[in-house]
Amino acid sequence: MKALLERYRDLLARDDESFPITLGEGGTPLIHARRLGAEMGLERLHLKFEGMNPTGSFKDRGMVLAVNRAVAGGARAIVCASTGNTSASAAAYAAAAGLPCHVILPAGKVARGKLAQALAAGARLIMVDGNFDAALSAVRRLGDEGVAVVVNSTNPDRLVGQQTGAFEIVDALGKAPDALALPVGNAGNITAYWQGFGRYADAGHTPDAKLPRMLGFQAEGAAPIVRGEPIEAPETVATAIRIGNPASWHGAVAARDQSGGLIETVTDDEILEAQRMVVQLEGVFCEPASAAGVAGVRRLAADRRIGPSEVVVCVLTGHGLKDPDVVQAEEGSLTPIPPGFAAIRDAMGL
Ligand code: AN7
Repeated sequence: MKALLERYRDLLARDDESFPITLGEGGTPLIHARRLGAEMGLERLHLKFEGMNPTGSFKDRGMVLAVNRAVAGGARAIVCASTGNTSASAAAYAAAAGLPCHVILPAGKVARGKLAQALAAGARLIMVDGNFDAALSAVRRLGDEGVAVVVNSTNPDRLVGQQTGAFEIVDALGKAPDALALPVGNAGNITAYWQGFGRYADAGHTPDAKLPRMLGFQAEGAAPIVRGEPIEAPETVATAIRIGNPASWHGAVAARDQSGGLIETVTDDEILEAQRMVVQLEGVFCEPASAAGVAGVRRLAADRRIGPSEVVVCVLTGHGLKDPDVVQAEEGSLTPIPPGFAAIRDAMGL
């Protein structure tokens, strides 16, 4: 398959711009969730599994464009603040580009797999005793002072690249879904998807030019947009979206209001239950933050705020392998037994 940026070049590229750096991002599966849908009373529920990207999250769609342009512009280094996935993606694309990469992370709040990815790819890690919002504000200043190119979603190339998620969904369904659900952290993705659906329709690529309702979900302890004010000390098990003052706040509100959608909260328990349901009913292992959108759709379907035959897509933003620590073993299931046939046969309980 053609590389993502080449595939949608007419909507993304400037003139004869070339994109030498690619890791095979995009082209992720749109999975018809039959069993999960049946459980929720939705016949046409789909999962866009962004965990299948090269570094295991949707961030690669925008990072590939941001890093290609950073290289073309003569950058000497890139930098980002991150709850984990942006840093994993930046580290990988910087490695492929031969650029130094600095990542500023909230100490103790980044999932183990993500930290390993950034370390393995040779990024310089700077751990701060503070949250993502503090790290991002320092990073913005580093960008303003020309120290390094910022590859957070404050970089417009990131959001342009992320629009490709919307393009692929329309291509796969032959139209836009009735509703698109996703987690909201720094609010770049909901902004990019909404812009992407709009641009694809404007360009004549969406047969009936219909646009979806945008359904965003924040974790209850990190829900600045829902509360209408920044949260000083955001907390949630879904560390990816542990963000109190989103950079794309206005974009998210515009997506919500222009689409006739909503942004609501889900609890940590609802998030973890949705994560379990997705993997145990569909075999798709996403990280906790990704399940926030599913948890939200589950509630809306139960409340009949989504109809049973509506086409609904939940964007599963990141892979479950990034955050293995949230998966709890059942009592006793990891306790060894003798290796003989009889004991094993007995333990199966069949
Ligand atoms: C799995 O990596 O902000 O609302 O620094 O990793 O576009 O921020 C990650 C965010 C959802 C929220 N799901 O998306 C970072 C970072 C996953 C994520 C979000 C993130 P935005």
